[in-house]
Amino acid sequence: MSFTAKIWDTEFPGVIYNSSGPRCTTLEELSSLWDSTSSAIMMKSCSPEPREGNPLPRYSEVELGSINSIGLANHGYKKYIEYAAELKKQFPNKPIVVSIVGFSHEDFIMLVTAFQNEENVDVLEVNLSCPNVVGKPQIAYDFEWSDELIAKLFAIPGDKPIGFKLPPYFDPIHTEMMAEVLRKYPVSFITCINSVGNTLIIDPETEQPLIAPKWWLGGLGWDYVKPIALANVRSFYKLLGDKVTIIWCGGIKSWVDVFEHLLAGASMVQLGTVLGKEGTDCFERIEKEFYTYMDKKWYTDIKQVIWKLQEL
Ligand code: RRO
Repeated sequence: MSFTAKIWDTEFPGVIYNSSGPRCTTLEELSSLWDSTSSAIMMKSCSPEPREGNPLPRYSEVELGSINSIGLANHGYKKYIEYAAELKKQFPNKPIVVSIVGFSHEDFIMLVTAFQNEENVDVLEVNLSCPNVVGKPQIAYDFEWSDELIAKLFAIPGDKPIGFKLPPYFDPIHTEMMAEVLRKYPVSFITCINSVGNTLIIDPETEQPLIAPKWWLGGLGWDYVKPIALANVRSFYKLLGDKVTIIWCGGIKSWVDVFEHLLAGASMVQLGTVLGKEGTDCFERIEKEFYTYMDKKWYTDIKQVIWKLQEL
């Protein structure tokens, strides 16, 4: 069986790893990802300076998913350079993926330059879709601003693959506009989707919202968002073909979710809420379930499944 993946020259030992979300902010959390069967170590989105993030409560789970407004709490990019060095020393064989967020073109340029020069980092995911910083709209909903930014990032010398974490799009014209931008550059992957931003969940018992920041609005994940993620994966594959690897994020809790997203066009998947709920054992559980199902169907390579959704 061949269930591995590649982003340019970086080999991933499997197709399932963590999203830049829960349990990947501290060195201890990142080390525990190595101890798991996650196929990479993805770090929490980092900004130029450390950030405390938003006031508590800022994360909550309900039956159908999670809502968060963490507000980009992170230790600042310099710490993640130190963490990458430490992790590579201990665990040389697992790709290290950094997630980068800035508040201006200059911030992004500085961060991409820093990580392009960082030998212990393998892949750069540029987050264009954080929904939770007060007063900062999700970048990838502004196509012109994104286009100018992406042009600048690809002008920076360096040979590490760069991809973009995108927000959910809800209208085909917007997916087409973003695909038009991405086609112009050597984008190696896109991650679809970030949480569905600015949603409200109310607890009918307490008659209160579940989270405090940003007038109680936060990013929605898991069961609620899976059909939105599926549609975004499928639409982008239709528009970009296999030139850009599509990584699915948003709504996985079992093998069936992985299988459906491969059918829709994803080549790799990231686990977020399920990792927060279950801990790092979720990688092995979901991987085993998925391999068992592939075996049952006599598939020996994930390429037999990617973009193979049957027409009606
Ligand atoms: O930290 C967050 O609040 C956060 C980020 Br950076 C993101 O990209 N997506 C999300 O749901 N939360």
